[in-house]
Amino acid sequence: MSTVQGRLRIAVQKSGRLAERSLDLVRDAGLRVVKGNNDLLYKVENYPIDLLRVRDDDIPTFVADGVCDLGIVGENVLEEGKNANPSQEGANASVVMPLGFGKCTLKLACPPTLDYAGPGSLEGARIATSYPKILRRYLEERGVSADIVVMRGAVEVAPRLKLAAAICDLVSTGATLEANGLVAQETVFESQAVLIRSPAAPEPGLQHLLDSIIERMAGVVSSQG
Ligand code: PRT
Ligand code: ZN
Repeated sequence: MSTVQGRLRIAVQKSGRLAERSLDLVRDAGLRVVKGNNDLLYKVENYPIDLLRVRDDDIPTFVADGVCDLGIVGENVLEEGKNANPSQEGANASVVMPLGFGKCTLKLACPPTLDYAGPGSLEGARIATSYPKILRRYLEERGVSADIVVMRGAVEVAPRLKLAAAICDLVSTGATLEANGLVAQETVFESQAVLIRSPAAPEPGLQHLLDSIIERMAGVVSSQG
């Protein structure tokens, strides 16, 4: 008889827009989550599973490297981080399923004073974004060459500060764009939270549990339609 020694690990955002819904999904899938001794790790008391609570940006790498077996992260973060480490080429985390929450769109936006008639209007312009890889690919596919300025936050203030002529940022309600006098243009990328899994095998004896957790999460997601 094989004895289970290791534990599965699920990476979730510690705090932020996906944190609460990620925990809800885990709980709805039947996992009883209890706080551990430290803030980084929550334990599941009815299965050998831990939740690793981290910055969302770290989740794809943890899952790709097999530090975590599963993760819940925005597709935008997954896409932007693909093959961040060239030595890991081919070892990306893979998407198991979309989760139906955290929906947003990465959009180009500019002040109304910019005579915008499509991505071609941005030829030679400066565009501020936190998603340079996704934006560069989008522009390249359309034969547009622009100067991409990377900002980690407050992207929406860039045009006002004359740091950039346009921005490419996540939008959900559109209130931030409006408050900053920006007009939404093309959608560059559609995103929502996704469940991702590691290319690495789980610790011995845990494959069945991993499969059943995925199955239950799928059940929860489909019941939420
Ligand atoms: O601390 P950590 O690094 O973990 O969190 P974070 O600050 O990087 O991310 P967080 O918590 O803000 O967002 C986590 C994920 O939620 C994102 O990666 C997206 O997948 C998803 N998401 C959904 C959003 C939004 N909606 C969203 N509206 N992420 C960010 N925004 C921001 C946007 O950047 C802009 O500043 O909200 C503003 C626009 O919102 P509206 O409603 O005014 O249009
Ligand atoms: Zn982040």
